[in-house]
Amino acid sequence: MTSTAPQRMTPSEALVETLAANGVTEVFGIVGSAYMDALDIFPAAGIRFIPVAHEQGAAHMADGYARASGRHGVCIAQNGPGITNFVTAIAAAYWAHSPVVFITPETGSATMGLGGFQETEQLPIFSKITKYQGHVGNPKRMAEIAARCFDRAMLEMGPCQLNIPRDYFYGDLQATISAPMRIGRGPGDAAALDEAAALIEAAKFPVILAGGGVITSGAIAEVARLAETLHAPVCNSYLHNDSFPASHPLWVGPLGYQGSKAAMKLISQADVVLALGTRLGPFGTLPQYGMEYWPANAKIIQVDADAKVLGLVKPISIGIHGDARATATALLERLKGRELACIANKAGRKAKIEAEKAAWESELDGWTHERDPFSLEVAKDSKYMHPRQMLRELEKAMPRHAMVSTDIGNICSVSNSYLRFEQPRSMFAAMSFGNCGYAFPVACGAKFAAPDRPAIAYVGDGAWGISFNELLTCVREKLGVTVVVFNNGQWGAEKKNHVDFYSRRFQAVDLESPSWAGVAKAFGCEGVTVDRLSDVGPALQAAVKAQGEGRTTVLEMMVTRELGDPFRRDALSKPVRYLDKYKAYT
Ligand SMILES: Cc1ncc(C[n+]2csc(CCOP(=O)(O)OP(=O)(O)O)c2C)c(N)n1
Ligand SMILES: [Mg+2]
Repeated sequence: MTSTAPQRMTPSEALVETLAANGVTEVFGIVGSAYMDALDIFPAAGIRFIPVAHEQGAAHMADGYARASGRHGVCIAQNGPGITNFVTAIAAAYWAHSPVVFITPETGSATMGLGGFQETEQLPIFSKITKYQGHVGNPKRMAEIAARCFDRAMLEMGPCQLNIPRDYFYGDLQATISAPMRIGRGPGDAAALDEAAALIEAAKFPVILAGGGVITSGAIAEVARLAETLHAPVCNSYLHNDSFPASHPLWVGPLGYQGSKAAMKLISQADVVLALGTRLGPFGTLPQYGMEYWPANAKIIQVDADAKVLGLVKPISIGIHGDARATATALLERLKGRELACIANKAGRKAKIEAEKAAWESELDGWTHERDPFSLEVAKDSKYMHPRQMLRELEKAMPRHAMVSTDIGNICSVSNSYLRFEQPRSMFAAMSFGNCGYAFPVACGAKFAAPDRPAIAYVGDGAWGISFNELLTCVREKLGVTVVVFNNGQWGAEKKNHVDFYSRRFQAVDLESPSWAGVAKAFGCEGVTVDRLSDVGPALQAAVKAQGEGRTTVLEMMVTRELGDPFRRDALSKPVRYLDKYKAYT
């Protein structure tokens, strides 16, 4: 597409034409007077407005849509409260590196500052959770600033805000609609690539760490070729289990919380790590299972499209500012024909990889329940399923091309060991922002983007209370997704801290809920209570089938109250009390 010649139009027309020029076909939101003049012409531009139950849901859906499709996710809302409802979801999209454009009509320019209706300054609120904030300070600049938001969202992979005083939708202007600008990043500095190739050439135990950048740059085939050239194991970075196909013999699983012990044991032996498209975030490399696995003495080659994250969290030997795919290709070129040190011990490493993978699988098979005293106690007389066994059954029944979103909670975290994928854009975890209530609306957005793929959300019963309102959207839009609600009757992840640090002084962690299957039915969805392991797989398969008929199912998994390892052991310490009245609280 080329930019258009200047034409007479209104700012609303300039905005909608810019959306269309960027290939936008869906916009999520709740209707509002502030932007009705633009909304009115959405249908004529081929844009479907998808009404949701809560603006947080709209922004999460835009995030899920973007993560599933690789295109922009777009949302819009009423000035003031509609916009502040976006905040949590935009923060989550920021840490998920999701190219979301959120359009924020603001109170009218003629009255701003007078304390009128639905007035708040909308730029400061989002200043730390956006890659770019475009403010239309003059209606004649609508097309220019809207286009910049779309360009920057892709350039910097993150949310961009388009803030528009509501009176600036009206007017008369000459506008050019710009062609989308997509800037290639290339493989990075040639000297750095030379150095990296030399390190890899001499490596005896190279390990590849595939991050989110491998997914967004479409680099899986190149990573596979690199891995095969080196016979190197490939770890997924934390919560990016879809960055390398699980069926590949060199796949060893995810690092990080509740990740794969095989991955951790193998990377701990590395002398060179090629970290592709990952910021090496602080939570992705924390010790797990009592194991300090990050190879402190290895040479780390870190490749990322964002130069600012190179060497930020972990010391590195070489930083390459590049696109994961282009860099992988450039490294393959450089390694061609070289005598690689790691070929000499290829057979030994292959055997190690196979042994570690087999050991981890058999450990998982035998790890039917948690074995700490609290878990043993609460599970003893329970007639419900052990979470780990239930997760293993879900894994076995999971359709091959499924997209799975995961929430924040103890069981969702444990699920990390049981989520394996064959293709990218399949796993949408609540990333570093870690908000409960993420998974379900994100799965809805992913399903809107990829209607032919099964969309499944894993959600704890506490987090479900935050997010189930979007069942309304599923019914109204005939959207078929599957929600797996883990009903353990508690805010489990936080209760675990009471167990480990607060002598079981439980407070506000036990949940009383209605039948979530019953609630689903009241919404007009399918609702199924599952309390037997043998029913888990068939229930999932039936729910996935119902997706094809536009029906959403809530599978309420009745599980024991046992709890897996905590997330933040690093961030808590035993209570200290000096005042007499609190002395008992230690
Ligand atoms: C919006 C938000 N509120 C609170 C928290 C703190 N928090 C983290 S995990 C958790 C418990 C989750 O409980 P549930 O969804 O039932 O899952 P479970 O841990 O029981 O598996 C809470 C409250 C959070 N991460 N996000
Ligand atoms: Mg729970």
